Amino acid sequence: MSKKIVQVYDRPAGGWGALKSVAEQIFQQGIPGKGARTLLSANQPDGFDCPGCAWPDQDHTSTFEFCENGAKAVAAESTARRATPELISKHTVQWLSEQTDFWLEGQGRLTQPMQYDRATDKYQVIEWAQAFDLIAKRLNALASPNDAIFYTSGRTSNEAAFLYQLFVREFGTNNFPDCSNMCHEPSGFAMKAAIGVGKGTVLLSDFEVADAILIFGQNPGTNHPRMLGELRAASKRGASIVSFNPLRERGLEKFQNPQNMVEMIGDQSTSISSDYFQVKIGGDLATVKGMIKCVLEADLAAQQAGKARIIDLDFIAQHTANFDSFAADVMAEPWDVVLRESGLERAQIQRAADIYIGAGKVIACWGMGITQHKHSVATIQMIVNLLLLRGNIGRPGAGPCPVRGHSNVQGDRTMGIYEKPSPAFLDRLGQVFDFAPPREDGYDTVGAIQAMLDESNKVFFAMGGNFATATPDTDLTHRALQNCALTVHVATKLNRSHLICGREALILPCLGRTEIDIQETGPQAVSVEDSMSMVHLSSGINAPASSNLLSEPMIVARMAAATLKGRSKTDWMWLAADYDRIRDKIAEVFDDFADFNSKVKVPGGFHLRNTASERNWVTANKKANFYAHPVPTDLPIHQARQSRTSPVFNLGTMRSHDQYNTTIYGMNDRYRGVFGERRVLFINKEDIAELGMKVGDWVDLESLCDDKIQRQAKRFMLVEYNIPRGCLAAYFPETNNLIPLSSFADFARTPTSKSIPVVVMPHTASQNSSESKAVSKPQMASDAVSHV
Ligand SMILES: Nc1nc2c(c(=O)[nH]1)N[C@H]1C(S)=C(S)[C@@H](COP(=O)(O)OP(=O)(O)OC[C@H]3O[C@@H](n4cnc5c(=O)[nH]c(N)nc54)[C@H](O)[C@@H]3O)O[C@H]1N2
Ligand SMILES: Nc1nc2c(c(=O)[nH]1)N[C@H]1C(S)=C(S)[C@@H](COP(=O)(O)OP(=O)(O)OC[C@H]3O[C@@H](n4cnc5c(=O)[nH]c(N)nc54)[C@H](O)[C@@H]3O)O[C@H]1N2
Ligand SMILES: [Mo]
Repeated sequence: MSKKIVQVYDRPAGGWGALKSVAEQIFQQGIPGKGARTLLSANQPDGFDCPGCAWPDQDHTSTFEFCENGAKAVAAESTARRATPELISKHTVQWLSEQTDFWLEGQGRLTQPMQYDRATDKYQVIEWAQAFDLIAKRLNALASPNDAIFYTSGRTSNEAAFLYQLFVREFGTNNFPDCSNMCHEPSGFAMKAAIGVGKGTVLLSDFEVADAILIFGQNPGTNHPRMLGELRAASKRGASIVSFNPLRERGLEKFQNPQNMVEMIGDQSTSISSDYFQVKIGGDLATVKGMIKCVLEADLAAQQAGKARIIDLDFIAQHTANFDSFAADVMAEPWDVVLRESGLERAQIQRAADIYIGAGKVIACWGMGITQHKHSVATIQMIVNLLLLRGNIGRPGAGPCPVRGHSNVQGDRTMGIYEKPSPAFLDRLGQVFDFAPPREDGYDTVGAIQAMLDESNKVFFAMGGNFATATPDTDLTHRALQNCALTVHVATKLNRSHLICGREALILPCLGRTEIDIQETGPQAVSVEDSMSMVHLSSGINAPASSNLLSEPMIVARMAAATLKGRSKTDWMWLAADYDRIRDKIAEVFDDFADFNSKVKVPGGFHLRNTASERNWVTANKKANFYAHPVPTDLPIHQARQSRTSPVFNLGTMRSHDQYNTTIYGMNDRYRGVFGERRVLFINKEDIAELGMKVGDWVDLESLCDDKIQRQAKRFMLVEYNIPRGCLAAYFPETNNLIPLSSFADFARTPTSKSIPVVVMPHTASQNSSESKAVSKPQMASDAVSHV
């Protein structure tokens, strides 16, 4: 091997490395020339919305904002490569499923609808009309509409999502598992109860005036690179940026802005975090509760000294409920519990609290490091408590900012992709379309997998995404999908979900966001909502990858027309012929979308009303609520440690720099100094010694859960990393088989992908199911070096 797998990366995030990486990606996708033009049209007022992440754009009108990972996402969609029917039908599904996810993705764009033939174990071409007839037939043969399950991934546009939820509800079910269930579900749940809205309250302009920005459990250098632009500007004007993360993440430390010629040519960079606290995995609730203890102590001292109060008494009195009982609970929480569970020193928590107290306006951001735990809802409510103490919600420069993942995951929820719809929404939908919507709650992601396991012969339909790979308990989930009568995937690229077939299976190829979408009335635009509730249009500029692709709205319309023939009063084909008509219907159903068509055509789009940002609390008691939560000391990790004498680790699964969720663009994780290998395990130096192992050793992981099912993931290379003792990190989805289906967040049911109790064992070769479905094939590293 010529290149070392583990190398020290001491450069800032961004910089020339980012430009080089994009150039490589454009080359790999075979699109020089055309690639550049496509990239320049991302996030422009008359271009398409970047399918990368949900971070907003400056006005959606500013000059091109360079983003390495956005560029990779665009390049992946506009690839010159094609997964042709010849290629797919040449191989058995068995053979295809032995290839890595990287290989599957690398075959390029899907071009034709394909149907699985069980007799030959091969996919073969099917005409669109026949595909819709088959779906209609199988759906209508079900004993109950609730035997059908409709998954959504977060790239689906508002127009497609709206039609999709309408079709599914006219068909008769609320079975809408979606990627949100695995992502920011706890944010929505926690904030709805606390402040009456499940979305963030801040805008980009708030980042320009905040005095302090707290970042919990997020890796923006990789997952929201454009956020580094806001953080860089905030850092330059002297705002405090405080990161809470078990791992030292380069993007949270230093950034070289590829758009800034002075920084690039002079090889300068900007420091991002002013303070960096390496909490233990799952230690954020304890940390924030400790900070609140410090704030309350400082407030008491100020009161006794006759000085100005630290907490905002007026705000608390006028706008909130439960403060007294909450404060009493905080003061009763012992410091030793706070320190043990956070993994921080008392002085560090005091320092974080002092920054909070010293800042007039504070924004708190968070990502998957907060949401994917058993106690995620409680942690988020603790962050909201911290903000409420000093009135840091509903004024400029302050507020909660859950940073969403998929580019339209927030919009899909707004459009009604939700398994627990409100009665008011269903009433209105029923009135506008003249039908009786189903009232029973549907399945979320975990519930859907369980239901498919419990009962065979269901129909599973996926609007995008990669359900088989993104979900927990891989072996079990695969069995669940194989237990179905029919599995259908609307997709742009081949992925593993297409190879985990029900008795019958279909792949339906669709247009991507970068492509021109022409319907009967001419070219169409779709709309999306970003993480800060800005809604704007997106129109593709590339010729479609194949002339036989349908748009997602058209796929829904044709499926609905076929399935609901003679039953539906909705004119599906008329709606899909002109997306303005869909938008008019959206405006009829949602008050916030009044005049949708005219508002969305203004460059930059419009902002959806957020009641909490107006200090209008749409909660049961019309107040913002403080919630008391104990620092948890009886989580699965605590239980697992009690039952064992040998070391039990808490494993967090995360993204590398070269992946988009289950899509693997490349094998490097540049900022963490890992090259050419994904089967790595980040671990503290002292833990390696305690295990009696050394850097570069290959190990197997087994997760601990009291359900007696053995869950393993095999062959990971030990990489020494700056991470607290007892904590491990590895990439998703190689580790998904370790997450028990029964392990999810309280209330929100989000799989606990960031806290899995595991034991580490020397690697032994054996034919393990999750290894044989290798996402990335293992290789031996004889020349690994340590890396901190
Ligand atoms: N390029 C690219 N962009 C993406 C994606 C992608 O895969 N690739 N995915 C998109 C999606 S859907 C999402 S949801 C977002 C995800 O974006 P992020 O939220 O950044 O996701 P992760 O990489 O899973 O993990 C985030 C961080 O959590 C830290 N962490 C782990 N456990 C803990 C903990 O207990 N406490 C704290 N404080 N930190 C912890 C990890 O060290 C890591 O730095 O990005 C979106 N954007
Ligand atoms: N262990 C672990 N598991 C996790 C996570 C974790 O941190 N750790 N994160 C979770 C999170 S936050 C999320 S959001 C989920 C993601 O779960 P999903 O959203 O289901 O997965 P993706 O990998 O984003 O989906 C990729 C596929 O989408 C298809 N696709 C791409 N663009 C389009 C399009 O425009 N239209 C259609 N129809 N299809 C398209 C392509 O075929 C591609 O293969 O994974 C979750 N799983
Ligand atoms: Mo996500």
